[in-house]
Amino acid sequence: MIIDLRSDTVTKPTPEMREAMAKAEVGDDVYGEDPTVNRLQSMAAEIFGREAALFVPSGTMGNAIAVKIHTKPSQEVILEEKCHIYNYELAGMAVISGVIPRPIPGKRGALTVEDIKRAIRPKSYHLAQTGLIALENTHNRASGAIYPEELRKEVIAFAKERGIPTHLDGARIFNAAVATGKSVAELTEGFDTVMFCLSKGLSAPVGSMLVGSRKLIEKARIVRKMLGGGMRQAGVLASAGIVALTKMVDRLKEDHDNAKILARGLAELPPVKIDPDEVETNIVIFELTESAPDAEEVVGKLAEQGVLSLAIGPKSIRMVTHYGITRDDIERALEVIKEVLG
Ligand code: TLP
Repeated sequence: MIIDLRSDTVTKPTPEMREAMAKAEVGDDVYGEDPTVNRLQSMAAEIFGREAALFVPSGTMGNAIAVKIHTKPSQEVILEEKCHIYNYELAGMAVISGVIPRPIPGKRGALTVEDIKRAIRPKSYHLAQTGLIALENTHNRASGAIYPEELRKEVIAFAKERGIPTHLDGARIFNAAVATGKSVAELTEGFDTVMFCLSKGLSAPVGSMLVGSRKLIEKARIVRKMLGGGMRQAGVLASAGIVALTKMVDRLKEDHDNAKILARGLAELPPVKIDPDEVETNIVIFELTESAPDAEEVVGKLAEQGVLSLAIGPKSIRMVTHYGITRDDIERALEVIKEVLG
């Protein structure tokens, strides 16, 4: 049996999703005529307390569209240096929007107003001007860290005062909501746009959403078409998204509990460096000590025994809990890790 801890993107649709997909009412969504897509979009807008929402094929496309609708060519985007948009989206902002990233080191993935203030260039004929501030919650490379609410409020207030648009890569915002007991509307309040994924912890097979004002989402719809993301009878996919939003949110707690157990077990192993208190949601990242083998080698040996993980640095490994992982899987994975690390 394979225990796949590489990502929560590996989740498969639930039986209820399969049933909903088979029965989904569909139409041509490029004409805005797919009733199931329209229902999912209204639902997402309502949950996030926004005017409108757009169903997009992936989180990467949702972020790319957001950058495009907020910026003008030759501007720059302030973001945290380990964020997904900067590291894992193939320089999409440069290609699609003609803007450059302005990566700033953060603390556990979070930027303060001071960090951002320092990065804003003075008005000048020579200097790229800030077109957007883009944050990430939860933060993937910061072990699923939740963006501190106080900082979010301060950053949003500052951005509004300066007239700079804000976007949230909220791929895993529902994990933050479940972990904090706050609603996604509250945690994302003030961002001009928010992208969130249906296809990660929420287990839908495909799709993400971009939410915002009606005006911004109308613009986003045009950019989505330009990028080739205008889908036709997409209700088949959106129906799984509706199940994701209505049935799969509360169970994320199970993933967080499993991640905590995994982190605590790892912390007991001498070749591992990890602070289990820093694991707030479903992502566990740990470092191997200098004398331990490299991450690639460890990941290879774990895979031979059916435990899949990701090497994300020379000594760094990521494991993610999700719908396909049980408490027993975690116990088994810990046994295998113990064996491999001697
Ligand atoms: N993240 C994937 C990989 O691309 C690294 C993963 O396995 O975690 N924002 C964040 C914070 C993400 O973690 C991801 C996917 C995305 C955006 C992009 O979503 P997709 O894969 O739907 O394009």
